[in-house]
Amino acid sequence: MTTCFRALCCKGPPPARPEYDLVCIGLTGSGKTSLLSKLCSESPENVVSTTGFSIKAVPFQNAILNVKELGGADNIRKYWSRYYQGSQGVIFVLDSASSEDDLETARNELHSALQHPQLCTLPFLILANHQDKPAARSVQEVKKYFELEPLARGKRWILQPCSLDDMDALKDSFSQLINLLEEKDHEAVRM
Ligand SMILES: Nc1nc2c(ncn2[C@@H]2O[C@H](COP(=O)(O)OP(=O)(O)O)[C@@H](O)[C@H]2O)c(=O)[nH]1
Ligand SMILES: [Mg+2]
Repeated sequence: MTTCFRALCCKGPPPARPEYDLVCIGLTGSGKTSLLSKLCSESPENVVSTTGFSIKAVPFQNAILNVKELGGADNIRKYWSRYYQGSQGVIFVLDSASSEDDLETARNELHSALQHPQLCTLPFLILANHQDKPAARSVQEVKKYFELEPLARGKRWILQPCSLDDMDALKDSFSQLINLLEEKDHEAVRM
């Protein structure tokens, strides 16, 4: 009886989940806010265009990700790097069905981010979004177009095709990202 009572009432709070600070970048319209809102179970109807930046605490079973989304408009992208400090990982969202011009801009932005001193050693999650559209490039096409193999060699990165209505793929890629973040944590403790 006492054991039962203890089990029910004296368990104490569940262990705290680790928190990680991430930066989320990508051109306007790539789907950053929509994807993050869905992960937070917020209604996608309330999504408005991000001017400046917004921060969301995205809960997962084994971690909480504090994601800072930076607005992706032409006149804002040049300030992205001012907001990189303190990031432990990067989420880059791209519209796989966008025009050639936008795809090239996205590629240049991804290359700059991957090479930036404050980001270049961090785990990257690249989301090839809008896969539900007929014009979407496949993940192989995105990998080739963005020259990911040579660019990201030696780095920790995940390339995930996804769309707003494929939350399983999205959640799976975030689990992989959390694994990479945890690995990095353990390395830091060992050093
Ligand atoms: N068809 C489709 N539309 C999407 C997808 N992701 C986002 N959108 C739409 O694209 C528009 C821009 O999304 P938003 O989240 O504001 O992009 P952000 O500027 O990167 O934050 C919205 O109308 C979304 O509903 C997707 O995977 N497929
Ligand atoms: Mg946004």
